[in-house]
Formats: sequence, structure tokens, C-alpha cells
Amino acid sequence: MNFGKMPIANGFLSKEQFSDEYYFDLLPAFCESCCLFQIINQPDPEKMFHHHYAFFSRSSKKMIEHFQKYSEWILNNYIDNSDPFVIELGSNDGIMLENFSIKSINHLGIEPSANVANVAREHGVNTLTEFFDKSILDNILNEYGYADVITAANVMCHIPDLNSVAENINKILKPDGVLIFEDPYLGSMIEKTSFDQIYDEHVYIFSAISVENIFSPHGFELINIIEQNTHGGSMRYVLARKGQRKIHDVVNNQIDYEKRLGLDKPSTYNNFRLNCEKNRNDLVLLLKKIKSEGLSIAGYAATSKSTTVLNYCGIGADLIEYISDTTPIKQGKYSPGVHIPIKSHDYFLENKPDYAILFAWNHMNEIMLNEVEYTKSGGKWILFVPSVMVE
Ligand code: DWN
Repeated sequence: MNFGKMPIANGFLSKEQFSDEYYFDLLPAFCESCCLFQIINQPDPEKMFHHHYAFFSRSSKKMIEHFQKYSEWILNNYIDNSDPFVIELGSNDGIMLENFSIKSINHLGIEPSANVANVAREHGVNTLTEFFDKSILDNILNEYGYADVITAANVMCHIPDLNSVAENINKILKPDGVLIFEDPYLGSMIEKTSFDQIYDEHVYIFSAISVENIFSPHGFELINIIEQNTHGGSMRYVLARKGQRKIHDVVNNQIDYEKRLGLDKPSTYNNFRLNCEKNRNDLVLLLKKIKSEGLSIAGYAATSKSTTVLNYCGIGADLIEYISDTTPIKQGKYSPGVHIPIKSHDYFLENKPDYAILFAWNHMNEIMLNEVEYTKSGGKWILFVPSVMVE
């Protein structure tokens, strides 16, 4: 597939930076041999993850609750000694590890983006500002020892070299330790046509089949998987070294389900492409129709996902006046590529549009509760996942 020229999804910028904006070709592809769905060009990681990274995991209250439960679940199911050590890859602002830190559990976050890592430290989370590179492994072993659990949330799919991740994990995980990660799920993306999950940071959209194929050559096997309703449909994968732990029936059931869904067949992705093109055409037609009636449209939440929607569909400030977002670092800037102004949530309340297009559709329940007044006063919502509709 070719989604065309794309800017950095979280590259919110000022007017002075427009002329230097970086673009790459967003080319999603499917590998018939390992069944990975991936993009085949990714910008250098340093262009995406740095000292002014724009996404803070704490921006959703529901996600704070989710990570509290995720950490409890790890403790209850996968920690069986009294002095465990937990590592999180891509620990962002410490939303997950804070729950271990509060319980005085030995932990370490590895987070390359310095600004979000600083917020984690302010929350009492031990954090290394580094990529998960082999050069840091000896320091971790010397200072903390081997890990009982290595975990990640919405991070594994961001790392291009999965083989080196698996090799590095092998060097610092205890023999009976577990690797637990969750990411947006390929089955959900295909079923919902949620093409906005595809952007520079998401090199891969995983399935149980592809996760098994990637980690098996490194001595790991999938022992459990648990569906998550976060981020529009995610999957939590639990892996252990082969033969070390019981494999839950759900693993093979899910792999059978994925085969029924055709996640291992190229034809599925041809259909997905056609569905994406249909949603793009429907969305542009709807926005143009609303504008032609003299009504106003604003975006709700300047998500990373919205960068794909706006640039793939060619939707700019002529159709969407502004995008409201609660993250201070994004406000006052412009959206990547199509340069729609980003405003605060207060601005949204003071300048209510006739229609709000919900870019954070994955946080819909939370947002609908917060925006009862807007909806009651006649404000309409535009959705584009699983198909284009107005509510
Ligand atoms: O993997 C990733 C996921 C987990 O998070 C990333 N690579 C980066 C990020 O993706 P995203 O930007 O699409 O995430 P969200 O959580 O869908 O969007 C968050 C944005 O929405 C923030 O900028 C805050 C904003 N927001 C808002 O303005 N009002 C969020 C909520 C819940 C709200 O009520």
C-alpha cells in the first residue's frame, strides 16, 4: 500500500518550521513468510523520540486506570518471588512503573525521550534516558541484576529491529522470566479499518501469528494472550522461554481465529486497502458537504493517528478550522503536514464547532462523558472508524 508522503506523526511545529518539515513515504506492507504487517520505511528513531516528544501517556484518565490494573495483573500472575525486578521498555512518563515504585518494587524504565522520562522521575520512577540498546545491558545487570519481568505497552511495535530486541531481552531476563507486551492488534485494525494506526512510530501491527514467528527463533514461545479494549483494540502477549511455563489454550484458539480472519493471507490486505480508500473518500465528501452548508468543523484531540488521517485524506485547514488538544506542548503549534492550528481545550469550549471530528476515537467513552454539554447543546460528532458516520 502507499499512503503517500507523510510527516512525523508527533512532529507538531511552528510556522517558521514549515519550510524544513521532514517527509517520508508511508508504505505499509505484509510479509507472506512471517505474517508481519509493517511499514517498510521508517524515519530515524531520533527524529521521532527526543527531548520534546509530544505524547504523554497520562493524558487519559482511563489509561492511568488501565496501567494500574495492568501492573496488578503482572504482580498477581507472573511474579512469584519476594524481591522481583521489573523492567519496562519505553516507559514514557512512568504511568505503569509508578505502580511498582509505590509498592517499593525494584524497577527500571528505559525511555529515550528525555522530557517524558523527566516526568517519570518526578513520579518516583527509576528511568534511564536511553534506547534499549545492547550498550546499556551491562550497566543494568551490574546495578539491578536479571529481570523477572520485562514489559512494554505500545512500544514493541515502535522498535524496528525486533531481532536485536529479542537478543537483548535474552541477555537480561531470568531463565524463567517473562516478556509481556501489549500493542494495537492487527485483527482489530483489519476488522475496523482503523488505518490511522499506521504511522511512522508504528513499524509493526502485530498478530499472535507474527509475534510467535518473530520470537520463536530466539527461544521464546507465546504462553498467554489477553485482548484489551485500549487504543481501539489491542492485544497483550506473554512470552516465556520454550518449555518453562504452561501454554494457555487461548493462544492456539487465537491463532486459529486469525487464520479464519485471513491475517496470514495477502488478499486480506488487498481488501483492507480498498476499505481504507472507501473511508477516505467518504470522509472527504462528508467534510466538504458540511463546509458547503456553511457549518464549522474542528478536530478533537491531535493524536498521532490524526496525522495519518489528515495527510492520507488530504484534509487541511480549509476543512478543519482547528484541532483541540489537552497537551500543552502541542498547543499554539500546527499539525504535521497539513498545518491545522492546535488549540487548547478551553478554546474548544469557547469556540464550539457545529461538528467535531473525533480523532481520539479510542478514548470515546471518556470523551463523551466529558463533553455531554457540547453534545446536549447540539454539537455533532464525526466518526470515521469503523466507517464514516455522524452522531
Ligand atoms: O503508541 C502510541 C499510542 C499508545 O499513543 C503512540 N505512538 C503515541 C500515542 O498515540 P496517539 O497520539 O494516537 O494517542 P491517543 O492516546 O489516542 O491520543 C492522545 C492525544 O489526545 C493527546 O494529545 C491528548 C489528546 N486528548 C485530548 O485532547 N482530550 C486525549 C483525551 C483522552 C482527551 O480527552
